[in-house]
Amino acid sequence: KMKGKFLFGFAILFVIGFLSACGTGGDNNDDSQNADGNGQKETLIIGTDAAFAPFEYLDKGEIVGFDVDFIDAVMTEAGYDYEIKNVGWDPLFPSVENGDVDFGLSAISITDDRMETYDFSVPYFESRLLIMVPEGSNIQSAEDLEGKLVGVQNGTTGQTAVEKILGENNENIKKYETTAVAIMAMQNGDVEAVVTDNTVAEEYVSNNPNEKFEVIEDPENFAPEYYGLMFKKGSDLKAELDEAINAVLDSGKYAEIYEEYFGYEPDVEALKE
Ligand code: LYS
Repeated sequence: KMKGKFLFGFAILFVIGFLSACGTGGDNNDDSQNADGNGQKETLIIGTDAAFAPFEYLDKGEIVGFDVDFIDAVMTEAGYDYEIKNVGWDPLFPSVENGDVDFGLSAISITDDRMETYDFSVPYFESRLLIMVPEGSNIQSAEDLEGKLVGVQNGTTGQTAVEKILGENNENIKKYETTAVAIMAMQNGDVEAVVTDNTVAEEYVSNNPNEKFEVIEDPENFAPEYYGLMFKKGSDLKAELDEAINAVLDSGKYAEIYEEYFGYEPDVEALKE
């Protein structure tokens, strides 16, 4: 009787082993590079601020957007499973630093200042700040922000740019936890302008024509910025994901996602300069 049980147990183990071997059998590309002995891929935790459409935002409770589709392609390329956590913008920075998340993905501009504390991937998106105002506003350039109430998302390049024009401790600079809330403040008349990333402002204005906002470009004051994945300094993931990003840029997959969101082809070469 004992022997029967033993054999039965042995047979079960054998079947399990066989099934799990089959599970990875079809996976003959190098996706298995980040798999453990059972063919189980490692899961990376990605932090974001999902209030920045079209890059990352909530749709029926789900985090969606350009960044999400882009990172899905990158993770597939690198052979990782992943989970995106909506940690919020300000908390994202310490979360990356203390390892609560493996990296940040949040339309994060690569800046000298941030590079003192973090490592960034190769750039994956070009952006520029612009000024969002109610239609007919007398604000027509960055200099015109002088003396106006200006909304920014706290801790963004928008804040830094406005501080450069208005002075660092200017009380007229109103800082909000998300860009979405800054835009709401302009709807309520609490601020007269919002400075944020062009793609976000343009998308908002064209999706909400009845709010009667317009965008003011000022390339003299706002230089191009590049988004990157943000890692803890010294993270091994950087080299690995740079390689995956470059593959996604080169394979045409990036252009496909980009066109889906923006309706025209990206300048992939410009990202590589
Ligand atoms: N790209 C800007 C920055 O890095 C804005 C990002 C805001 C994301 N919620 O500061």
